[in-house]
Amino acid sequence: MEKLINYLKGLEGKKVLIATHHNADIDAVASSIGLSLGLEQLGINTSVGVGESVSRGAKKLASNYEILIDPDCDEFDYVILVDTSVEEQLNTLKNLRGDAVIDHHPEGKFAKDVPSLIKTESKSSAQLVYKVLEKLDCEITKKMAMVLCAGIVADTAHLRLADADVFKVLTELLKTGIEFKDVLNSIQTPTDPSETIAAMKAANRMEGYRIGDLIIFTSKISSHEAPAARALIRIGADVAIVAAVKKKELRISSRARHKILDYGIDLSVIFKKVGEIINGNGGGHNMAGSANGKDMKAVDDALTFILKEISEKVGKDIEKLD
Ligand SMILES: [Mn+2]
Repeated sequence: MEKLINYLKGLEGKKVLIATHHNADIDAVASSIGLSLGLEQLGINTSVGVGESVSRGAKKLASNYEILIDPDCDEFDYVILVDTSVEEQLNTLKNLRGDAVIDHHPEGKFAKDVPSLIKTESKSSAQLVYKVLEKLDCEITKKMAMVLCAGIVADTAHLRLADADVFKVLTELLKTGIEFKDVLNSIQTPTDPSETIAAMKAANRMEGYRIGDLIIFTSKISSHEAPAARALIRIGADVAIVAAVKKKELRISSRARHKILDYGIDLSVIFKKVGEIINGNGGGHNMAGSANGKDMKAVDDALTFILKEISEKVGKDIEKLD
């Protein structure tokens, strides 16, 4: 930290690029903008750059600021990397280099032997940027507080993963007079109407099952199966399985609540087998399995198989709900 602070103090009058990873998420964008606003107070000429693109979720937050896409590092005196220090996440930048790093991910190639603040225990990079700006005696403006709060909220899954330090930093940022509801609003992404329509169709055609204390919803639509499965979880399913039956392909997506882990249910394992049933591939995560295949006629076999697997793990029969 000390080394980084002294380094940043020496950048007055210099042209500095603050760069972050490709498909930059809210924390990456927020940390970069927050740092940029703070360093400008020290008379440093900063630009913010990302590799490839700003993610869909971060577009709204980024819209009020100038963000360079794939800038050329050679056009800057110094390059500070934020929220990453890994080459693969930055390699679309021209003449890529890193002269300093602020990050909450494990140290990558560019973090070696440069001034840095790397704390993997920090829930967001935005918190680390706040601490750096505080040490630099920057005035935390409302603008800075808004973006840094947004980064923290996003990287903690809307505070579900928050720890004491998150609340401590948030409290300091909110003391600038910003409203928390405005922070939430700044990172709310507009829903894609086609996803909403898919969710409506999935709900409309849904079938319900009860296996022990688990409620399972299944449905068949023609596209957007993953957001539709998430929507069925939001209306109360413990497990949601949505199949998209297309002309030449069958895609099945599932989501589940934590509860299934108590029964040793792992959707990635089940969906690996589903992939075989529908003549394709499957996998995913324990609470989000998916499979794609060529055998559209096997859709009901696949759904039945999934219900049976869950039934076996829970040790209860499948009860159809009407
Ligand atoms: Mn992050």
